[in-house]
Amino acid sequence: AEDGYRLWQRYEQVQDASKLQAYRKAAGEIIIQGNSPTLKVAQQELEMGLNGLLGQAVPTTQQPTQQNILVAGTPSTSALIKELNLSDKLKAAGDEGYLLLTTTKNGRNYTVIAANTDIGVLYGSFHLLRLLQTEQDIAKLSLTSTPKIKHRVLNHWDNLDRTVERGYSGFSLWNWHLLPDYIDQRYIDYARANASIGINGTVLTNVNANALVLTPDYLKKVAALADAFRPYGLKVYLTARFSAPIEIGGLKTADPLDPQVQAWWKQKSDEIYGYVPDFGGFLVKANSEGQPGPQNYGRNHADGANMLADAVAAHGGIVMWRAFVYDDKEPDDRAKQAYNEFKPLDGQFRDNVLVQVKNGPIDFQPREPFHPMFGAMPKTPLMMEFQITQEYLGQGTTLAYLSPMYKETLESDTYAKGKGSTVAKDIDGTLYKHTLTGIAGVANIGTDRNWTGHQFGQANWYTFGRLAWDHTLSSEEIAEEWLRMTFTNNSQFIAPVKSMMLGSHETIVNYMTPLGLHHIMGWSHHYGPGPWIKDKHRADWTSVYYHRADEKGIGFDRTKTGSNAVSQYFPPVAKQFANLKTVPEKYLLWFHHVDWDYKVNSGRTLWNELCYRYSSGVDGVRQMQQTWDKVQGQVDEERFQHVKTFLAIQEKEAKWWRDACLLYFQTFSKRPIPQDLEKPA
Ligand code: GCW
Repeated sequence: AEDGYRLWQRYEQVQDASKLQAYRKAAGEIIIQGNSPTLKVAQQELEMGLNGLLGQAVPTTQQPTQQNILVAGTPSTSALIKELNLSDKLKAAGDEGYLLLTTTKNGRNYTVIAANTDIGVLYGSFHLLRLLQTEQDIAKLSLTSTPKIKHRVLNHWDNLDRTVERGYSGFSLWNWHLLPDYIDQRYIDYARANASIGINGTVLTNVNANALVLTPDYLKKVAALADAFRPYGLKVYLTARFSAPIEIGGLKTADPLDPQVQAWWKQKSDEIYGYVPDFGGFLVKANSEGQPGPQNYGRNHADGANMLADAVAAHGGIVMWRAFVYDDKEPDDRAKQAYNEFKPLDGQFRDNVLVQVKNGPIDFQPREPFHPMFGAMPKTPLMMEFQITQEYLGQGTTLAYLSPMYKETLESDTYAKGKGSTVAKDIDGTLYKHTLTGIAGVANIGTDRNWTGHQFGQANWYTFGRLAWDHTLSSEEIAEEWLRMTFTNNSQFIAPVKSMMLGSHETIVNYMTPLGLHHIMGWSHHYGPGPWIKDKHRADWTSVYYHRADEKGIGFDRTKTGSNAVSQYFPPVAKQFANLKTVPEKYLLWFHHVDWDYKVNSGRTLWNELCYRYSSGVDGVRQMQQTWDKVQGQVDEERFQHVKTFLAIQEKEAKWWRDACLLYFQTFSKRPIPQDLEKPA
């Protein structure tokens, strides 16, 4: 049965007859000279892929015997690649990139996957397979591909008891109980999937960290995973609980300036590298949401990050120090805290530290303006943190294609060095000439057969990897690739489903948090609407803190008359956001408290516009249902029904959101819902 396990790596036989013929001809045999573990898996993947796609076995040989040859390798282990004299072109491929080209030599035709490194060969192999999977022409290949960002990392919020914080697709993949002895095939398939999209790192454990993972019993298990992933170029990282020296080291303090603490982390790091020689380093959440950190000892984030950075530096490790910090000490606006704490530390971090910043200043909302730290710390490499798992986006049952959301942030202009200083340029190092660069995605992967719960959740894992490799790719081309590989190359399927995907995020924003509303989800679990939440726990954990609806209007005033968070942006952006007339409407209520009768772009009053947005969100889901119903028969029935059922759930949720929010906000606006709209149930 087609359950989605194979992700975008299905390798079904090519349907287009002339393409099939051309591919069969081009790949008469496979030649891979050299035998590292990475080249081995490249060979296996090419064999498996071609056998499936071509519907016939393709022999692997060591020397040319046929007319048309697929050759993959590096000049250092493959004499054949060396003879092709590609060294000039290979210069541009760097450490992880590759060339795909077609050429002839001694009367034979070659389709070439060439790279400087074995991992480049593997990435190139996946690219070639993708060309076949998506039925592209491969007769005249001539391309070079290199990643724009160095560390392309998944963050698993996986606990040692295998629950996954904010995970909606089963339990953690890491079976700590059976490790290190039993290597589940799933680990290999996970690594294959990641390598196929260029992801080269994985943080195995939750940022709300458990120090136990740093003890020898667990480190053995971590080493077994690292061994399984290594051929695929996937490095393992761990989260470091800041108080680990106390909890598992028997020390009285975790003060980063205490020599004993420093020595403990140094020794601990040496120990980890004994188990995992290519260990990537640490990811740290400190002094945020109750996690321990350097501030417990009167020190700052740089003190904490640098101590850990020094501990791993000799081994080539890095520290990814998160900037997601807030506490109840900054009551006037949570959105301002990270910038305020980190900006003064610019220039104080070690060379092997990246500061990992969420895309927006609050918390993975359906839509946020970009985080004001981007562009604002020239001396510190900032790493992007996106959320792939849909914590605030309907969780497991919602079809939300997130590429447009990621792109919106990446393409935002910070104006840090004038026009064109996009967030992407800060992240990829070109804005401030950093060579240490990174991007992280909080994984949506679990033990569900289809990995991500929703079949379309796979698209977000896929798009994260593709954008991490090349953020200039468009949402549309990524969706198209993914659909072709995951479902079918049939254009009658691709066209409508692609446009459904491309509109899906905006649809959700409309029925959850239109016009810049944010954080009005149910308390703590963040599922479903909860704009009325006010009396529990801290002020900044309530919805009323964020939407501030009253009889006059709605929205969070972040201009001078309010929290002035807007001043954290560079002047052209600050000016634009601060002005009610120029603020992009999608951020209106993020930055302004606006009167119910204020006229928005459509000419409607704010209240009426809210009603229309919520309604159009519901309509959008219904359109998605119609689109999907029409493609029945063009894909396997199993996945068709799965998606159909989830869309029906999503329609219920959309109505729930619309009705709950409008009826609640109406208690302030005291205005009617426009006649022509469907009435709340
Ligand atoms: O999005 C919020 C989540 C927490 C999470 C935290 C964080 C891992 O609600 O579950 O904790 O952010 O990013 O640290």
